[in-house]
Amino acid sequence: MTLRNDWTLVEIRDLFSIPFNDLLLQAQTVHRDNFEPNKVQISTLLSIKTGACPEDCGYCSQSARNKTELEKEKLLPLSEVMTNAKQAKEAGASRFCMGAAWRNPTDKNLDRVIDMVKGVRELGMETCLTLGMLTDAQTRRLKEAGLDYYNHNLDTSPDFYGTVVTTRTYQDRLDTLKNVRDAGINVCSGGIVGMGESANDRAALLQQLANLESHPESVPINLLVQVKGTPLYGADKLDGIDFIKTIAVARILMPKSYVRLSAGRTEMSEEIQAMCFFAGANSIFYGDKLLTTDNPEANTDLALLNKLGIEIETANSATLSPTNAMLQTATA
Ligand code: SAM
Ligand code: DTB
Ligand code: SF4
Repeated sequence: MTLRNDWTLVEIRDLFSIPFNDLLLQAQTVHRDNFEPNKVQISTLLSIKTGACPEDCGYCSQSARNKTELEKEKLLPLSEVMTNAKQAKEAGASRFCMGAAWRNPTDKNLDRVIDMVKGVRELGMETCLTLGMLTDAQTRRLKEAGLDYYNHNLDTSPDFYGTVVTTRTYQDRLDTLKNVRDAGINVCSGGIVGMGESANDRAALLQQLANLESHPESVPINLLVQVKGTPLYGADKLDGIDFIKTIAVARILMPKSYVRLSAGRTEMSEEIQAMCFFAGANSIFYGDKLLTTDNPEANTDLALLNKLGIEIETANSATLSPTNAMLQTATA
């Protein structure tokens, strides 16, 4: 299968328009051609620096401009990060993602984060960071430290972007992604749907991701978690079928990427999540918290994966059955 990065918006809109059953069959076929169909990768998130962010992202609980009920926290000490990473490993997560509410890290803060990356790697887990914008020199330092993935989302379409964020440009985001890619770090990049964007905007976001020089290794599709006090609180909810279709189209456009069913799962029924897995999602965030908002309880997720006969992919590409993961969590 050849990977394309020349998708036109019309082609992508056409995929969204085909009958649902045909779209899902196509997505599931692409999925089976490239991945084991009954396996998901799981990552656990930790907010290592919380709130007081200078950026004005309209969806975010952590922007200093949004009046949310959030407890701010300075950069966590290494010991606290390690305690959390060990717990995540015992619960069955193969990747540990650390997020900071920064526009960009200072070099001094990066020194401390690098110690965290090294510590988590020593546990045998994959590492992922999301710290905001990065310079070329910073990505090279992170690569040397052994960082596996960097998450930086495009968030939405270029047209809709300016109504959600004004303090950094779409080009700033593309520049950071290029620095991450050039340093040889795996790219994790996706977006948020359910922010009041149009169907055209969802197609245009996927077009941007699919037409990057190389597809991101991981593509998180977040459903907006509506946080009280943010400008996007009260936005029109996205129809569940449109959400599933977004996952299916992402799978078709980026056949070899992990498509992550990301934020917003607490609002989704088991049936919608099951349809997302059928549409080609093969990764989730695992553990009862995302960065600052709720995620389903680990045991609720394990029970769902068990019902669906889906196994968990571990760091060395072995598998863990949800029942064994449940036993591990119970004894941890
Ligand atoms: N400050 C860094 C940045 O923005 O690049 C890293 C952390 S930021 C919280 C990571 C990503 O989480 C954002 O780019 C956004 O796509 C997603 N996100 C934040 N708040 C969200 C929400 N309420 N619902 C869904 N996704 C959200
Ligand atoms: C991503 O695309 N989703 C995650 C991760 N990358 C860092 C973050 C979701 C954040 C949801 C809102 C919160 O918990 O603050
Ligand atoms: Fe800051 Fe990231 Fe939230 Fe934007 S998404 S306000 S940059 S923490």
